Order: sequence, then C-alpha cells, then structure tokens
Amino acid sequence: MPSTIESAEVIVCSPGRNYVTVKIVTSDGVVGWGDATVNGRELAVASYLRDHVCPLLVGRDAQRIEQTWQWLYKGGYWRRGPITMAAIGAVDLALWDIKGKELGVPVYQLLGGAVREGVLTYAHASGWEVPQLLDAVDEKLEAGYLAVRAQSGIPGRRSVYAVASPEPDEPTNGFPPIEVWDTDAYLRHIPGVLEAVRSHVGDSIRLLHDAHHRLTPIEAARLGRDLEPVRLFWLEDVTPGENQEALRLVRQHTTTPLAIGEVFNTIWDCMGFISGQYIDFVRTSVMHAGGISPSRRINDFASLYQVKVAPHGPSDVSPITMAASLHLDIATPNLGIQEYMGYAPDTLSVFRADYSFDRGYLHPGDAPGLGVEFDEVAARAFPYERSYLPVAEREDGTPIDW
Ligand code: GCO
Ligand code: MG
Repeated sequence: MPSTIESAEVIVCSPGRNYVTVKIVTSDGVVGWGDATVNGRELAVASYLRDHVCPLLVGRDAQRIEQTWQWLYKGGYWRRGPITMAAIGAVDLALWDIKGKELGVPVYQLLGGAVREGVLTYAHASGWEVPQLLDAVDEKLEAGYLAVRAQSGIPGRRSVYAVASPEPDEPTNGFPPIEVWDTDAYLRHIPGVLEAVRSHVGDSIRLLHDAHHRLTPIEAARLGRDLEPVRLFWLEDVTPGENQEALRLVRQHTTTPLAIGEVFNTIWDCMGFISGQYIDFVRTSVMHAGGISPSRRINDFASLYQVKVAPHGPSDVSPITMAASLHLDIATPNLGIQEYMGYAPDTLSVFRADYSFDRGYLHPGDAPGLGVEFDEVAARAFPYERSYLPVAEREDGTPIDW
C-alpha cells in the first residue's frame, strides 16, 4: 500500500529572521519538511499554502513527487511568480524528504548519487572601508573558504546593502529601510576595492562580487571591463533580470564571467540567457524555482550550453532549502559553486541540519531524506516579525532597480 499524505501544514517563525516551513505527514507517520520562505513576503506564501495548497494535498499518493508537482503547477492555472513557485517548491522539498526517509537514503542518492566529494562553496565578506573588508576576507579564508564574495561601502553614501555602515541605522518602524544609491560613485570606487582584495589574497582564491541589479547594460559592460584585471570568478546580477537580452550587450564587451538568476522562478526566466550563452552561471534558488524536480531541468538545460549552476543560498532561505540545494549540487555534473552565508545560532536551534562544512566544501550528509529536522517546540519561542528588504532610491527620491 503506497503511503498517502495525511496532513500538510505551514509554520511561520522568526529564529533570527522569518522562515516559512511546510510539514507534510504521511499515513505511515513519515514527516517531510519543506521551506517556502520569500524574504519580506512570508505571509503571502504562507497563505497560498495554507489556504490553497495544503488542503488539496491530503489523500494524495506521497510517492508521486513529479505528478504532484505537475498537478500544482499546471493545475493552478496562474503559473509562475515567486509566491506560487516557492509554495510548490516547499511541497516538492517535503516530498523528496519523505521519499528519502521511506527508502532510508539521502536524497542525493535518489538523484543519481554523488558526482564529486563535496560542494565548493563561497562565503560573504564585507567592510565599509578596504582594511575592514580585507579583515573580513581573512576571517573567511581562515575558516577554510576557497571562494569569497567581497562587498564594500561607497564614499559619500550612508548605507550600502549587505555592508555594515559606520552610520547607525535609523529606526524604520516596520517600514522598509531606504538606501540612497549613486551608480557613478559605485562605478568609480569598486574596481579599486576589488583590486586591493585580489592583491591581498593572491591568485588562487576565487573572488566574486554582487551588483544587485543596479546597473544599465552599458554601465555593466564598463564595470565588467574595468574588473577584468581582477579576474573575478563572477560578477553577479549586473542588470535587472527581466530583460534577458540586456545581458547580450554586457557579454559582447567583457570577458568577466557573469552570474544571474536569484530572483527567477522557472526555467522560462533563464532560458534566453542560457541558450544565448550570455551568462556563465545560473543562480536560481532550488526552492524559489519550484523545488528539486524543476531545478534538475534547469541544470540539465544549462549543461547543454556549458553554463554552470550556482544556487542562491542566502540566510533568508532556511537550512531546508540549503540542504536540498546540496543534495542536488553534489549530484549535478555542471555545478559551479554553492552560496553559503551560514545561519544565526537561533536559526540552527530550530533547524537541526546534518550537512557539514570542511575546508571550503559542503557535504549534504547521509541522513535519510534531506537531513534537516525542524523543532516545532523550539520554533514557538520565535514568533513572526514583520521585516522588509531595503528599497533603493536616487538622491531625488526616484525608486530604482535593485
Ligand atoms: C545573494 C543575494 C541576497 C539577496 C537576498 C534577498 O546573492 O545572496 O543578493 O543577499 O539580496 O537573498 O532576499
Ligand atoms: Mg545576489
């Protein structure tokens, strides 16, 4: 008798930051965990799941992961988008977790087994001024990382996303913080910063930089060119992702490798970049792109064009997504690198993860399923807290891409 889905529920908690977790229990009592976190829009995806997906799952065959995926994606009629795809992705993750647990094997074995010993991973380092940035980079190298993303402050600015600013944050009273951005100042400043990092770390360390979608194609082309002597591993998200053709122009002007994709949700969002070979790395998050099942299709499609996959792995997706990513990464021939920011101790007190880090590489672990158990009792101590990503504006108040 195949097991059926007996219950599906959603848990929102905030151990360090907000996470949306799906719990699916089978008729055999096996529990599968999925992550559905969309940073700053957590309750929308929680409602999508709670009100529109979970009730439909009850009674379905828990073994039929692909059939359920197709049913939710095609049957919902209103396809794609971050909320829909994160919700479907969470269900997909939970069902892979269940299948691994029922068969007693880690998910990567179900995906064909490991094609490598470990998953090369990069850490984040940032500092407002160059000396602070170099200290932060050193800290990551001492911890064993072989690849580091470097971000710095910008002269004349008060704040820069993901970089601790010397000026204290003003309270935002539950509203998004405003970040006033100046592209010219950034373009003047950042090549020198990254050159300093390169000469500090030497040739063998992989260096990455994220432009957070702030540039026009021609600005991005100029930055790519200016950074060629730094030999970046990649330059990330130079332009907004909606216009896939924009990257063609950037590509024509620079040999700096390009990465994009953390805000994409389906293979359709990256198809043009990949088939046009405008990029070197596609960065969809395994959960935001609808789970392990569709991410395999993105990965295989990318391999046809020698585009590598480099999944998004910030601390605003939970350790469940991180684990799912690692199971897929270790079984994916065209893996480039995995992002890994790590997690706050409170987060790890709620999500007990089996994956491990050793000298620059992560391993998903050999526990059956995804290898992350969610502690529902511990989670109760951390209720949801409204929180937003910053909004970027020009000096004159015009909202801009980011
Ligand atoms: C990255 C990202 C993140 C995102 C964040 C948004 O490369 O890790 O750019 O820092 O901004 O995940 O929620
Ligand atoms: Mg990014």
